[in-house]
Amino acid sequence: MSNWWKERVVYQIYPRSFQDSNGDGIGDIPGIISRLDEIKELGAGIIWLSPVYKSPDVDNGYDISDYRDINPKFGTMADMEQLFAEAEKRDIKIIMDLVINHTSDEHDWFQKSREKDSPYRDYYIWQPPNADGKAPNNWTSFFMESAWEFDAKSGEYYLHLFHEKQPDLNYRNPKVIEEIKEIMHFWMKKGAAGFRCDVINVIYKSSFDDGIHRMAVTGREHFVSQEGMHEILKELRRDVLDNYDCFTVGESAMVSLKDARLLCNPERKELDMIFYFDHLQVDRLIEKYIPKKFKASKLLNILTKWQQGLDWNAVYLENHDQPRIVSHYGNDGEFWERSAKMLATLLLTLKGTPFIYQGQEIGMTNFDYTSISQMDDLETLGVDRLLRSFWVPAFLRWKWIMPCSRDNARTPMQWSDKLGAGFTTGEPWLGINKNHTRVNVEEQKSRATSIWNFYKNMIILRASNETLKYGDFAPVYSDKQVIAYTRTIQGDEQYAIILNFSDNPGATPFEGSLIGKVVVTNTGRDTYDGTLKPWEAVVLKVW
Ligand code: ISL
Ligand code: CA
Repeated sequence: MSNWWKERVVYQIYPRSFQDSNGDGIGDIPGIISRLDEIKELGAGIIWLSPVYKSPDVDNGYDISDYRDINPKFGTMADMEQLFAEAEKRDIKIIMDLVINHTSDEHDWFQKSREKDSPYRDYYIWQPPNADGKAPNNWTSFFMESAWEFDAKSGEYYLHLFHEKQPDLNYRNPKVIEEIKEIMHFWMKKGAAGFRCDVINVIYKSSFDDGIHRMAVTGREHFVSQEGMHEILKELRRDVLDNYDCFTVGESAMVSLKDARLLCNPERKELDMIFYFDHLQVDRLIEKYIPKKFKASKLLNILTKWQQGLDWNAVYLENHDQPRIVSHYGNDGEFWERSAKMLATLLLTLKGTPFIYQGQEIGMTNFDYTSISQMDDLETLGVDRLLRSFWVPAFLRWKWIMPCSRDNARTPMQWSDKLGAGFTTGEPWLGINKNHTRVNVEEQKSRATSIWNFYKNMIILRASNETLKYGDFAPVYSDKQVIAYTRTIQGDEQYAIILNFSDNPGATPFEGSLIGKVVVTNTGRDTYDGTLKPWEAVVLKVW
């Protein structure tokens, strides 16, 4: 089977913030259909659709109450079928978000599971209280609370690595695995081209012993990347995925390169690629909420580790859980446009399948909210609660949380400068950034030098360039603000990519692989002499 998923660029849609079609302020499936032509025009060939399933929406759809039904806020199954059909007409494939570590507590399985003698009891992870009547162990969730919730109905605790309304499924129960296989077949038959597998490397819990005490996610050594997970992924691959022409990308929290190599080794037949977080945490202490100084050389070290460590990467700089990259590693003020293009150059010249998150192609920035009361994200609210318990003062909590909150990426898509940003004619579910009057698709499509057109051109360049797609990656130079790397097909072609992550001019040695003919810049220069303007990106054809 072909490797179409290595050739194409993926566009991630976060449905509730993409396009509203009926004025209720919530993006929906008919809205997505109405924008397929724009996605095509940009040059993306695959859509990753964040969850559209039936859900109480405690974690914005990552809490599923029926895997075979559509959230009425987003439309109907008929709308979904139409989306598959309309996408196919345009040769766009769709991958679904497979959220199977947990379900919603409102899922029928969980409701039945609360009866002690139900055949569904073992679908979830139930444990009696410990000797003091407290939670079975000291594990804490990704949302910063105990990972156990007491259920009065059956007198036991259940495990939830995320919100208490997201109980973890029990992957030691073969019946659960069979159910998941059926769900996967269901969506593959509807027309899916594969899956993005949510937090896939924590599905198997190998013991329930206390974990080493940590600020967050205590207990992780008992459930991150355990052997049991590999076995399950092989089974899903063999019994479901191998029957279709499709691919999977697994989101992997706290994953090591060693485990990642096991997960994506084509011969082991588990996943095709994974999302890791390392490269987005260069300027973060302890996971992500405490800032530290950005160093370009550190970024290049991390990129090198993963680019050379895996045969094929999932390359991304944004998603619905991350701040906007132009606000994070770029400059969203004076050098907004130039730095957004520099980051586009990075994304589209690394080795792997590139993922663009909605709005990234126009350089959307972090939100402009002024207080925590405007926020929706569970993780943000959890971190705020945790910091408050350590008596961190309000101004400092806001200062730390603001640049990292997951809501930064979740503000509605900015299609136009109109009221509602062309996203909705009603009251949007989450505040629209006021800069939509300046930063929007309509304006950028009409201007040849815009960020949108830069993305479009870079996608065209990558599509027709074997070296940029498949060439080996090698680091060439870095300092605190500049990185340079090459992509090479031996005996054929070499490109050098030189990027400046600073408001200050930069420089590289002017020798070896750093001399060549300019093929891309974000400043309009036509020769390279070893000096860089602020936030400049240069792609050279070396030979
Ligand atoms: O957001 C994170 C890092 O900033 C993670 O801690 C994140 O919660 C983790 O990567 C898991 O994310 C996925 O599963 C969650 C859901 O809330 C996220 O939106 C989803 O991408 C639970 O399903
Ligand atoms: Ca709507």
